[in-house]
Amino acid sequence: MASKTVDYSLYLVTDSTPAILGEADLVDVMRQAVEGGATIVQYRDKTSDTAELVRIAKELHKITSAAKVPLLINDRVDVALAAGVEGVHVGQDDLDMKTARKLLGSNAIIGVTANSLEEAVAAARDGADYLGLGTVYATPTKSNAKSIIGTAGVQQILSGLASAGHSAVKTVCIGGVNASNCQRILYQASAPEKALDGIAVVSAIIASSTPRTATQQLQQLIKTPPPFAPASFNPSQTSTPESIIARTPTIIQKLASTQPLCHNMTNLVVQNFAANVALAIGGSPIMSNNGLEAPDLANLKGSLVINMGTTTPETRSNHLAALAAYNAVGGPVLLDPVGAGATAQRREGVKALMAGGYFTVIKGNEGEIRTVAGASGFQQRGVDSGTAQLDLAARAELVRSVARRERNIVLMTGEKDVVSDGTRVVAITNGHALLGAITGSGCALGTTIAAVLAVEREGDRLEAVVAGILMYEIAAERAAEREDVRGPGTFIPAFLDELYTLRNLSRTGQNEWAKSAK
Ligand code: 3NM
Ligand code: MG
Repeated sequence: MASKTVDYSLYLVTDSTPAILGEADLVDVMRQAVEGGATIVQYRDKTSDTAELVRIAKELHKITSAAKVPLLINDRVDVALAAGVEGVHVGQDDLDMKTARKLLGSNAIIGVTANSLEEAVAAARDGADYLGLGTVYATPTKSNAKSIIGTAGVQQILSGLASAGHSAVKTVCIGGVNASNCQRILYQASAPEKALDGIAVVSAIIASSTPRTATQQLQQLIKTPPPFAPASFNPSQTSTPESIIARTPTIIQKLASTQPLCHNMTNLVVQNFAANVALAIGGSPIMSNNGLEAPDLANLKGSLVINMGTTTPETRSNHLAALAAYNAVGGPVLLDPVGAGATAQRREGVKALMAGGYFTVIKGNEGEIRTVAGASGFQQRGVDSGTAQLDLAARAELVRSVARRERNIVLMTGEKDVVSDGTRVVAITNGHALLGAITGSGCALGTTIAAVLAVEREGDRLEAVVAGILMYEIAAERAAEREDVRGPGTFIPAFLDELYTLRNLSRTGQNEWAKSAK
Protein backbone atom coordinates (compact mmCIF):
# COMPACT_ATOMS: atom_id res chain seq x y z
CA MET A 1 0.00 0.00 0.00
CA ALA A 2 1.61 3.20 -1.12
CA SER A 3 -0.75 5.55 0.61
CA LYS A 4 -1.70 5.48 4.24
CA THR A 5 -5.04 7.14 3.90
CA VAL A 6 -6.65 4.29 5.76
CA ASP A 7 -10.29 4.18 6.83
CA TYR A 8 -10.26 2.87 10.39
CA SER A 9 -13.95 3.34 11.03
CA LEU A 10 -14.96 -0.32 11.12
CA TYR A 11 -12.02 -2.50 11.96
CA LEU A 12 -12.57 -6.26 11.91
CA VAL A 13 -10.30 -8.49 13.97
CA THR A 14 -10.73 -12.15 13.10
CA ASP A 15 -10.90 -15.13 15.43
CA SER A 16 -10.67 -18.75 14.32
CA THR A 17 -11.60 -20.43 17.59
CA PRO A 18 -14.76 -22.57 17.63
CA ALA A 19 -16.16 -20.48 20.49
CA ILE A 20 -16.35 -17.42 18.21
CA LEU A 21 -16.21 -18.66 14.63
CA GLY A 22 -18.30 -21.76 15.28
CA GLU A 23 -18.60 -24.06 12.28
CA ALA A 24 -18.24 -21.25 9.77
CA ASP A 25 -15.36 -20.82 7.32
CA LEU A 26 -13.13 -17.86 8.21
CA VAL A 27 -12.48 -16.84 4.62
CA ASP A 28 -16.19 -16.81 3.86
CA VAL A 29 -17.02 -14.86 7.00
CA MET A 30 -14.38 -12.28 6.21
CA ARG A 31 -15.55 -11.98 2.61
CA GLN A 32 -19.03 -11.21 3.84
CA ALA A 33 -17.68 -8.68 6.34
CA VAL A 34 -15.70 -6.90 3.63
CA GLU A 35 -18.78 -6.87 1.40
CA GLY A 36 -20.78 -5.55 4.34
CA GLY A 37 -18.42 -2.63 4.86
CA ALA A 38 -15.48 -3.59 7.08
CA THR A 39 -12.86 -0.95 6.29
CA ILE A 40 -9.74 -2.73 7.58
CA VAL A 41 -9.09 -6.32 8.66
CA GLN A 42 -6.64 -7.92 11.07
CA TYR A 43 -6.06 -11.64 10.75
CA ARG A 44 -5.64 -12.80 14.35
CA ASP A 45 -4.96 -16.48 14.78
CA LYS A 46 -3.15 -17.65 17.88
CA THR A 47 -3.11 -21.38 17.12
CA SER A 48 -2.40 -22.22 13.47
CA ASP A 49 1.09 -23.27 12.39
CA THR A 50 3.16 -20.81 10.41
CA ALA A 51 2.59 -22.39 6.99
CA GLU A 52 -1.14 -22.45 7.63
CA LEU A 53 -1.07 -18.81 8.76
CA VAL A 54 0.63 -17.78 5.53
CA ARG A 55 -1.78 -19.84 3.42
CA ILE A 56 -4.88 -18.35 5.07
CA ALA A 57 -3.40 -14.85 5.03
CA LYS A 58 -2.89 -15.12 1.27
CA GLU A 59 -6.47 -16.26 0.76
CA LEU A 60 -7.81 -13.43 2.87
CA HIS A 61 -5.55 -11.00 1.05
CA LYS A 62 -7.04 -11.88 -2.35
CA ILE A 63 -10.42 -10.72 -1.07
CA THR A 64 -9.24 -7.64 0.78
CA SER A 65 -6.99 -6.47 -2.07
CA ALA A 66 -9.86 -6.67 -4.53
CA ALA A 67 -11.94 -4.53 -2.16
CA LYS A 68 -9.03 -2.14 -1.45
CA VAL A 69 -9.28 -2.96 2.24
CA PRO A 70 -5.95 -3.22 4.10
CA LEU A 71 -5.11 -6.56 5.71
CA LEU A 72 -2.88 -6.72 8.76
CA ILE A 73 -1.53 -9.74 10.62
CA ASN A 74 -1.66 -10.00 14.38
CA ASP A 75 1.74 -10.24 15.97
CA ARG A 76 3.60 -12.06 13.17
CA VAL A 77 5.81 -9.81 11.06
CA ASP A 78 7.20 -12.89 9.28
CA VAL A 79 3.72 -13.94 8.17
CA ALA A 80 2.93 -10.41 7.02
CA LEU A 81 6.09 -10.38 4.90
CA ALA A 82 5.50 -13.87 3.50
CA ALA A 83 1.90 -13.11 2.54
CA GLY A 84 2.68 -9.60 1.28
CA VAL A 85 -0.09 -7.91 3.26
CA GLU A 86 -0.30 -4.27 4.25
CA GLY A 87 0.93 -4.46 7.83
CA VAL A 88 0.83 -5.87 11.33
CA HIS A 89 -0.76 -5.29 14.68
CA VAL A 90 1.48 -5.79 17.71
CA GLY A 91 0.52 -6.13 21.34
CA GLN A 92 2.66 -4.98 24.25
CA ASP A 93 4.21 -8.45 24.58
CA ASP A 94 4.89 -8.86 20.85
CA LEU A 95 7.75 -7.64 18.72
CA ASP A 96 8.43 -3.98 19.51
CA MET A 97 7.17 -1.25 17.28
CA LYS A 98 10.56 0.03 16.11
CA THR A 99 11.79 -3.42 15.06
CA ALA A 100 8.51 -4.12 13.27
CA ARG A 101 8.92 -0.86 11.38
CA LYS A 102 12.51 -1.69 10.45
CA LEU A 103 11.44 -5.06 9.09
CA LEU A 104 8.34 -3.88 7.25
CA GLY A 105 9.35 -0.41 6.08
CA SER A 106 7.71 2.96 6.22
CA ASN A 107 4.79 2.10 3.95
CA ALA A 108 3.51 -0.71 6.16
CA ILE A 109 0.57 -0.03 8.43
CA ILE A 110 1.61 -0.81 11.97
CA GLY A 111 -0.76 -0.70 14.92
CA VAL A 112 -0.11 -1.20 18.61
CA THR A 113 -2.37 -2.21 21.49
CA ALA A 114 -2.38 0.30 24.35
CA ASN A 115 -4.07 -0.02 27.74
CA SER A 116 -2.68 3.15 29.24
CA LEU A 117 -1.59 6.64 28.27
CA GLU A 118 2.05 5.67 28.79
CA GLU A 119 1.80 2.79 26.35
CA ALA A 120 -0.13 4.95 23.89
CA VAL A 121 2.38 7.81 23.95
CA ALA A 122 5.33 5.42 23.60
CA ALA A 123 3.77 3.70 20.58
CA ALA A 124 2.87 7.00 18.94
CA ARG A 125 6.39 8.30 19.54
CA ASP A 126 7.85 5.13 18.01
CA GLY A 127 5.85 5.70 14.83
CA ALA A 128 2.72 3.60 15.16
CA ASP A 129 0.14 4.42 12.50
CA TYR A 130 -2.72 3.64 14.82
CA LEU A 131 -3.44 2.45 18.33
CA GLY A 132 -5.95 -0.14 19.50
CA LEU A 133 -7.22 1.27 22.81
CA GLY A 134 -8.85 -1.02 25.31
CA THR A 135 -10.03 -3.19 26.80
CA VAL A 136 -13.20 -1.08 26.76
CA TYR A 137 -15.49 -3.69 28.26
CA ALA A 138 -14.92 -7.22 29.51
CA THR A 139 -15.25 -9.72 26.70
CA PRO A 140 -15.18 -13.51 26.47
CA THR A 141 -13.18 -13.12 23.24
CA LYS A 142 -10.10 -12.09 25.20
CA SER A 143 -10.32 -13.55 28.66
CA ASN A 144 -6.78 -12.48 29.56
CA ALA A 145 -7.51 -8.78 29.08
CA LYS A 146 -5.13 -6.71 31.21
CA SER A 147 -7.41 -3.94 32.31
CA ILE A 148 -10.95 -2.86 31.61
CA ILE A 149 -10.76 0.87 31.05
CA GLY A 150 -14.27 1.77 29.95
CA THR A 151 -15.14 4.78 27.85
CA ALA A 152 -13.60 7.01 30.53
CA GLY A 153 -10.24 5.28 30.18
CA VAL A 154 -10.26 5.55 26.40
CA GLN A 155 -11.19 9.22 26.64
CA GLN A 156 -8.38 9.87 29.11
CA ILE A 157 -5.85 8.29 26.74
CA LEU A 158 -7.18 10.28 23.78
CA SER A 159 -6.96 13.56 25.60
CA GLY A 160 -3.50 12.68 26.93
CA LEU A 161 -2.33 11.89 23.41
CA ALA A 162 -3.53 15.28 22.23
CA SER A 163 -1.76 17.03 25.12
CA ALA A 164 1.44 15.12 24.35
CA GLY A 165 1.39 16.35 20.76
CA HIS A 166 0.23 13.05 19.23
CA SER A 167 -3.05 14.21 17.73
CA ALA A 168 -2.13 12.68 14.38
CA VAL A 169 -1.96 9.04 15.44
CA LYS A 170 -5.15 7.18 14.52
CA THR A 171 -7.11 5.33 17.19
CA VAL A 172 -9.71 2.61 17.43
CA CYS A 173 -11.14 1.10 20.58
CA ILE A 174 -11.61 -2.59 21.24
CA GLY A 175 -13.23 -4.94 23.71
CA GLY A 176 -16.92 -5.70 24.06
CA VAL A 177 -17.90 -3.32 21.26
CA ASN A 178 -21.06 -4.34 19.41
CA ALA A 179 -24.18 -3.01 17.72
CA SER A 180 -25.90 -2.27 21.02
CA ASN A 181 -23.16 0.03 22.32
CA CYS A 182 -20.98 1.26 19.42
CA GLN A 183 -22.74 4.59 18.97
CA ARG A 184 -22.55 5.35 22.68
CA ILE A 185 -18.91 4.26 22.90
CA LEU A 186 -17.91 6.50 19.99
CA TYR A 187 -19.85 9.33 21.63
CA GLN A 188 -18.66 8.91 25.22
CA ALA A 189 -15.08 7.75 24.63
CA SER A 190 -14.08 10.53 22.28
CA ALA A 191 -12.33 13.46 23.93
CA PRO A 192 -13.26 17.00 22.88
CA GLU A 193 -9.67 17.49 21.64
CA LYS A 194 -9.31 14.09 19.92
CA ALA A 195 -12.00 11.78 18.59
CA LEU A 196 -11.75 8.05 17.97
CA ASP A 197 -11.28 7.08 14.32
CA GLY A 198 -13.22 3.86 14.63
CA ILE A 199 -14.26 0.76 16.48
CA ALA A 200 -12.62 -2.65 16.37
CA VAL A 201 -14.77 -5.74 16.78
CA VAL A 202 -14.31 -9.47 16.84
CA SER A 203 -17.40 -11.34 17.98
CA ALA A 204 -19.92 -8.73 16.80
CA ILE A 205 -19.07 -9.88 13.27
CA ILE A 206 -17.22 -13.19 13.50
CA ALA A 207 -19.71 -14.82 15.88
CA SER A 208 -22.69 -13.60 13.89
CA SER A 209 -24.55 -16.14 11.78
CA THR A 210 -25.06 -13.33 9.25
CA PRO A 211 -21.72 -11.50 9.12
CA ARG A 212 -22.60 -9.41 6.07
CA THR A 213 -25.74 -8.02 7.68
CA ALA A 214 -24.01 -7.59 11.02
CA THR A 215 -21.29 -5.53 9.36
CA GLN A 216 -23.78 -3.45 7.40
CA GLN A 217 -25.66 -2.75 10.60
CA LEU A 218 -22.49 -1.66 12.42
CA GLN A 219 -21.51 0.50 9.44
CA GLN A 220 -24.93 2.17 9.55
CA LEU A 221 -24.72 2.78 13.30
CA ILE A 222 -21.24 4.30 13.36
CA LYS A 223 -22.19 6.77 10.64
CA THR A 224 -24.89 8.35 12.78
CA PRO A 225 -24.77 9.96 16.23
CA PRO A 226 -26.64 8.08 18.95
CA PRO A 227 -30.33 8.96 19.32
CA PHE A 228 -29.68 10.46 22.74
CA ALA A 229 -26.95 12.88 21.63
CA PRO A 230 -28.23 16.40 22.23
CA ALA A 231 -28.95 18.56 19.24
CA SER A 232 -26.03 20.90 18.90
CA PHE A 233 -26.46 24.34 20.30
CA ASN A 234 -24.04 27.04 21.25
CA PRO A 235 -23.98 27.34 25.03
CA SER A 236 -22.30 30.71 24.85
CA GLN A 237 -25.42 32.18 23.26
CA THR A 238 -27.62 31.09 26.12
CA SER A 239 -27.88 30.83 29.82
CA THR A 240 -27.30 33.67 32.06
CA PRO A 241 -28.81 33.01 35.49
CA GLU A 242 -31.44 35.60 34.53
CA SER A 243 -32.29 33.88 31.25
CA ILE A 244 -32.74 30.50 32.93
CA ILE A 245 -34.91 32.00 35.65
CA ALA A 246 -36.95 33.87 33.07
CA ARG A 247 -37.59 30.69 31.11
CA THR A 248 -38.55 28.55 34.08
CA PRO A 249 -42.25 29.53 34.19
CA THR A 250 -42.60 28.69 30.49
CA ILE A 251 -41.02 25.29 31.03
CA ILE A 252 -43.33 24.57 33.96
CA GLN A 253 -46.31 25.54 31.89
CA LYS A 254 -45.16 23.32 29.05
CA LEU A 255 -44.79 20.44 31.48
CA ALA A 256 -48.32 20.83 32.76
CA SER A 257 -49.81 21.12 29.28
CA THR A 258 -47.82 18.24 27.79
CA GLN A 259 -48.35 15.83 30.71
CA PRO A 260 -45.36 13.65 29.82
CA LEU A 261 -45.09 10.07 30.95
CA CYS A 262 -42.91 9.94 34.07
CA HIS A 263 -41.57 6.42 34.14
CA ASN A 264 -39.93 5.75 37.48
CA MET A 265 -38.05 2.61 38.43
CA THR A 266 -37.67 3.73 41.95
CA ASN A 267 -37.41 2.43 45.46
CA LEU A 268 -40.23 1.00 47.53
CA VAL A 269 -40.10 3.82 50.06
CA VAL A 270 -40.85 6.68 47.69
CA GLN A 271 -43.02 5.23 44.95
CA ASN A 272 -46.15 6.86 46.27
CA PHE A 273 -44.56 10.23 47.03
CA ALA A 274 -42.71 10.42 43.71
CA ALA A 275 -45.93 9.57 41.85
CA ASN A 276 -47.73 12.35 43.72
CA VAL A 277 -44.98 14.82 42.87
CA ALA A 278 -45.17 13.78 39.21
CA LEU A 279 -48.91 14.39 39.23
CA ALA A 280 -48.56 17.73 41.00
CA ILE A 281 -46.22 19.09 38.34
CA GLY A 282 -48.47 17.86 35.55
CA GLY A 283 -46.81 14.58 34.62
CA SER A 284 -48.31 11.14 34.11
CA PRO A 285 -46.54 8.81 36.52
CA ILE A 286 -45.99 5.14 35.93
CA MET A 287 -44.01 3.31 38.57
CA SER A 288 -42.95 0.24 36.63
CA ASN A 289 -39.92 -1.80 37.59
CA ASN A 290 -40.49 -4.30 34.81
CA GLY A 291 -37.75 -3.90 32.20
CA LEU A 292 -39.71 -5.98 29.71
CA GLU A 293 -42.37 -3.33 29.27
CA ALA A 294 -39.86 -0.49 29.01
CA PRO A 295 -39.66 -0.60 25.19
CA ASP A 296 -43.40 0.12 24.97
CA LEU A 297 -43.19 2.86 27.57
CA ALA A 298 -40.10 4.39 25.94
CA ASN A 299 -42.16 5.01 22.81
CA LEU A 300 -44.53 7.30 24.70
CA LYS A 301 -42.07 10.25 24.63
CA GLY A 302 -41.65 10.48 28.37
CA SER A 303 -38.57 10.05 30.48
CA LEU A 304 -37.15 7.44 32.81
CA VAL A 305 -35.76 7.61 36.33
CA ILE A 306 -33.55 4.77 37.49
CA ASN A 307 -33.26 4.98 41.26
CA MET A 308 -31.07 2.44 43.04
CA GLY A 309 -32.64 2.96 46.45
CA THR A 310 -34.00 -0.52 47.02
CA THR A 311 -32.57 -3.20 44.82
CA THR A 312 -32.88 -6.95 44.56
CA PRO A 313 -30.79 -9.41 42.55
CA GLU A 314 -33.28 -9.01 39.67
CA THR A 315 -33.21 -5.23 39.65
CA ARG A 316 -30.11 -4.74 37.54
CA SER A 317 -31.30 -6.60 34.47
CA ASN A 318 -34.58 -4.66 34.57
CA HIS A 319 -32.69 -1.39 34.86
CA LEU A 320 -30.37 -2.29 31.99
CA ALA A 321 -33.26 -3.36 29.75
CA ALA A 322 -35.13 -0.13 30.41
CA LEU A 323 -32.00 1.97 29.92
CA ALA A 324 -31.39 0.32 26.54
CA ALA A 325 -35.00 0.90 25.51
CA TYR A 326 -34.90 4.63 26.32
CA ASN A 327 -31.42 5.05 24.78
CA ALA A 328 -32.67 3.45 21.58
CA VAL A 329 -35.32 6.14 21.09
CA GLY A 330 -33.33 9.00 22.60
CA GLY A 331 -35.58 9.32 25.64
CA PRO A 332 -34.03 11.12 28.63
CA VAL A 333 -32.86 8.91 31.50
CA LEU A 334 -31.87 10.12 34.96
CA LEU A 335 -29.74 7.99 37.26
CA ASP A 336 -30.20 8.40 41.00
CA PRO A 337 -27.40 6.26 42.47
CA VAL A 338 -28.86 6.14 45.97
CA GLY A 339 -26.30 5.08 48.54
CA ALA A 340 -23.90 4.34 45.69
CA GLY A 341 -20.83 3.84 47.82
CA ALA A 342 -22.53 2.05 50.69
CA THR A 343 -22.28 -1.60 49.66
CA ALA A 344 -20.35 -3.71 47.17
CA GLN A 345 -23.64 -4.49 45.40
CA ARG A 346 -24.36 -0.80 44.90
CA ARG A 347 -20.84 0.04 43.73
CA GLU A 348 -21.08 -2.82 41.25
CA GLY A 349 -24.54 -1.64 40.25
CA VAL A 350 -23.36 1.87 39.42
CA LYS A 351 -20.51 0.47 37.33
CA ALA A 352 -22.76 -1.93 35.45
CA LEU A 353 -25.36 0.75 34.72
CA MET A 354 -22.81 3.27 33.50
CA ALA A 355 -21.20 0.64 31.27
CA GLY A 356 -24.62 -0.46 30.06
CA GLY A 357 -26.05 2.73 28.69
CA TYR A 358 -26.21 6.50 28.58
CA PHE A 359 -27.64 8.64 31.35
CA THR A 360 -28.79 12.09 30.36
CA VAL A 361 -28.46 13.19 33.97
CA ILE A 362 -26.75 11.70 37.00
CA LYS A 363 -28.02 13.17 40.25
CA GLY A 364 -26.66 12.46 43.70
CA ASN A 365 -25.28 13.86 46.91
CA GLU A 366 -21.56 14.41 47.34
CA GLY A 367 -20.76 10.84 48.37
CA GLU A 368 -22.81 9.37 45.55
CA ILE A 369 -21.24 11.57 42.90
CA ARG A 370 -17.79 10.74 44.23
CA THR A 371 -18.63 7.07 43.81
CA VAL A 372 -19.85 7.75 40.27
CA ALA A 373 -16.60 9.61 39.57
CA GLY A 374 -14.60 6.56 40.59
CA ALA A 375 -16.90 4.02 38.96
CA SER A 376 -14.92 3.88 35.75
CA GLY A 377 -11.97 2.29 37.52
CA PHE A 378 -9.95 5.20 36.23
CA GLN A 379 -8.48 7.70 38.63
CA GLN A 380 -10.49 10.85 38.52
CA ARG A 381 -8.17 13.83 38.72
CA GLY A 382 -8.80 15.96 41.74
CA VAL A 383 -10.89 13.43 43.63
CA ASP A 384 -9.25 11.84 46.61
CA SER A 385 -10.80 8.91 48.37
CA GLY A 386 -11.03 10.79 51.66
CA THR A 387 -14.29 11.43 53.41
CA ALA A 388 -13.79 15.15 53.96
CA GLN A 389 -16.50 17.39 52.59
CA LEU A 390 -15.47 19.14 49.43
CA ASP A 391 -15.69 22.89 49.31
CA LEU A 392 -17.84 24.58 46.69
CA ALA A 393 -15.01 25.00 44.19
CA ALA A 394 -14.06 21.33 44.48
CA ARG A 395 -17.70 20.27 44.13
CA ALA A 396 -18.01 22.41 41.03
CA GLU A 397 -14.85 20.93 39.55
CA LEU A 398 -16.00 17.39 40.32
CA VAL A 399 -19.42 17.73 38.67
CA ARG A 400 -17.88 19.52 35.72
CA SER A 401 -15.26 16.84 35.15
CA VAL A 402 -17.68 13.92 35.49
CA ALA A 403 -20.18 15.61 33.18
CA ARG A 404 -17.43 16.28 30.66
CA ARG A 405 -16.23 12.69 30.89
CA GLU A 406 -19.70 11.15 30.54
CA ARG A 407 -20.86 13.85 28.11
CA ASN A 408 -24.01 14.39 30.12
CA ILE A 409 -25.35 16.52 32.97
CA VAL A 410 -24.27 15.91 36.53
CA LEU A 411 -26.06 17.34 39.55
CA MET A 412 -24.65 17.23 43.04
CA THR A 413 -27.31 18.11 45.57
CA GLY A 414 -26.55 19.73 48.88
CA GLU A 415 -27.05 23.00 50.65
CA LYS A 416 -25.95 24.51 47.36
CA ASP A 417 -26.87 22.31 44.41
CA VAL A 418 -24.14 22.24 41.81
CA VAL A 419 -24.98 21.20 38.25
CA SER A 420 -22.87 21.10 35.10
CA ASP A 421 -22.96 20.03 31.48
CA GLY A 422 -19.18 19.66 31.40
CA THR A 423 -18.66 23.26 30.37
CA ARG A 424 -20.98 25.49 32.35
CA VAL A 425 -21.47 25.11 36.11
CA VAL A 426 -24.51 26.47 37.94
CA ALA A 427 -24.93 26.63 41.72
CA ILE A 428 -28.41 26.95 43.21
CA THR A 429 -29.07 28.06 46.76
CA ASN A 430 -32.83 27.51 46.88
CA GLY A 431 -34.56 24.83 48.95
CA HIS A 432 -35.57 24.37 52.56
CA ALA A 433 -34.39 22.32 55.52
CA LEU A 434 -37.79 20.58 55.70
CA LEU A 435 -36.96 18.80 52.43
CA GLY A 436 -34.32 16.98 54.44
CA ALA A 437 -36.87 16.04 57.11
CA ILE A 438 -39.10 13.95 54.85
CA THR A 439 -38.29 10.77 52.98
CA GLY A 440 -37.98 10.72 49.25
CA SER A 441 -37.48 14.41 48.60
CA GLY A 442 -34.22 13.74 46.74
CA CYS A 443 -35.80 10.94 44.72
CA ALA A 444 -38.78 13.09 43.78
CA LEU A 445 -36.41 15.85 42.64
CA GLY A 446 -35.08 13.26 40.19
CA THR A 447 -38.64 12.60 39.07
CA THR A 448 -39.18 16.34 38.54
CA ILE A 449 -35.98 16.87 36.57
CA ALA A 450 -36.69 13.86 34.35
CA ALA A 451 -40.20 15.17 33.70
CA VAL A 452 -38.82 18.54 32.61
CA LEU A 453 -36.34 16.84 30.29
CA ALA A 454 -39.19 14.95 28.65
CA VAL A 455 -40.69 18.23 27.45
CA GLU A 456 -37.36 19.93 26.72
CA ARG A 457 -35.80 17.23 24.54
CA GLU A 458 -34.60 19.61 21.87
CA GLY A 459 -33.58 22.50 24.06
CA ASP A 460 -30.69 23.31 26.33
CA ARG A 461 -30.58 20.42 28.78
CA LEU A 462 -28.65 22.28 31.45
CA GLU A 463 -31.31 24.99 31.48
CA ALA A 464 -34.02 22.35 31.69
CA VAL A 465 -32.38 20.69 34.68
CA VAL A 466 -31.91 24.01 36.45
CA ALA A 467 -35.54 24.91 35.78
CA GLY A 468 -36.64 21.62 37.38
CA ILE A 469 -34.52 22.26 40.46
CA LEU A 470 -35.79 25.82 40.81
CA MET A 471 -39.40 24.81 40.51
CA TYR A 472 -38.98 22.08 43.09
CA GLU A 473 -37.01 24.05 45.62
CA ILE A 474 -38.98 27.26 45.35
CA ALA A 475 -42.17 25.27 45.88
CA ALA A 476 -40.56 23.84 49.04
CA GLU A 477 -39.71 27.35 50.25
CA ARG A 478 -43.23 28.56 49.61
CA ALA A 479 -44.67 25.56 51.45
CA ALA A 480 -42.35 25.94 54.43
CA GLU A 481 -43.32 29.59 54.80
CA ARG A 482 -47.02 28.81 55.11
CA GLU A 483 -48.60 29.35 58.48
CA ASP A 484 -50.30 25.95 58.48
CA VAL A 485 -46.95 24.17 58.12
CA ARG A 486 -45.58 23.21 61.52
CA GLY A 487 -43.16 20.41 60.62
CA PRO A 488 -42.50 17.52 58.23
CA GLY A 489 -46.02 16.09 58.45
CA THR A 490 -47.82 19.26 57.45
CA PHE A 491 -45.02 20.14 55.03
CA ILE A 492 -45.69 17.20 52.68
CA PRO A 493 -49.25 18.16 51.62
CA ALA A 494 -48.30 21.84 51.52
CA PHE A 495 -45.35 21.06 49.28
CA LEU A 496 -47.51 19.06 46.87
CA ASP A 497 -49.99 21.96 46.82
CA GLU A 498 -47.27 24.49 46.09
CA LEU A 499 -45.80 22.36 43.30
CA TYR A 500 -49.30 22.19 41.86
CA THR A 501 -49.89 25.89 42.32
CA LEU A 502 -46.71 26.97 40.53
CA ARG A 503 -48.20 25.66 37.35
CA ASN A 504 -51.23 27.92 37.77
CA LEU A 505 -49.09 30.90 38.70
CA SER A 506 -47.13 30.35 35.53
CA ARG A 507 -50.30 30.14 33.49
CA THR A 508 -51.73 33.37 34.77
CA GLY A 509 -48.51 35.16 34.15
CA GLN A 510 -47.80 35.66 37.84
CA ASN A 511 -44.17 34.82 37.48
CA GLU A 512 -43.02 36.78 40.49
CA TRP A 513 -42.25 33.52 42.30
CA ALA A 514 -39.46 32.72 39.90
CA LYS A 515 -37.64 35.85 41.01
CA SER A 516 -36.87 34.16 44.32
CA ALA A 517 -34.42 31.88 42.48
CA LYS A 518 -30.94 32.12 43.96
N1 3NM B 1 -7.83 -7.19 21.98
P1 3NM B 1 -14.85 -8.61 21.00
S1 3NM B 1 -9.87 -7.04 23.46
C1 3NM B 1 -8.42 -8.86 20.28
O1 3NM B 1 -8.07 -5.11 24.84
C2 3NM B 1 -8.74 -8.06 21.46
O2 3NM B 1 -6.44 -5.28 23.45
C3 3NM B 1 -8.30 -6.57 23.05
O3 3NM B 1 -13.32 -9.00 21.07
C4 3NM B 1 -7.55 -5.59 23.84
O4 3NM B 1 -15.00 -7.59 19.95
C5 3NM B 1 -9.94 -8.10 22.14
O5 3NM B 1 -15.51 -9.90 20.62
C6 3NM B 1 -11.12 -8.93 21.84
O6 3NM B 1 -15.24 -8.16 22.35
C7 3NM B 1 -12.32 -8.12 21.42
MG1 MG C 1 -0.64 -9.99 20.34
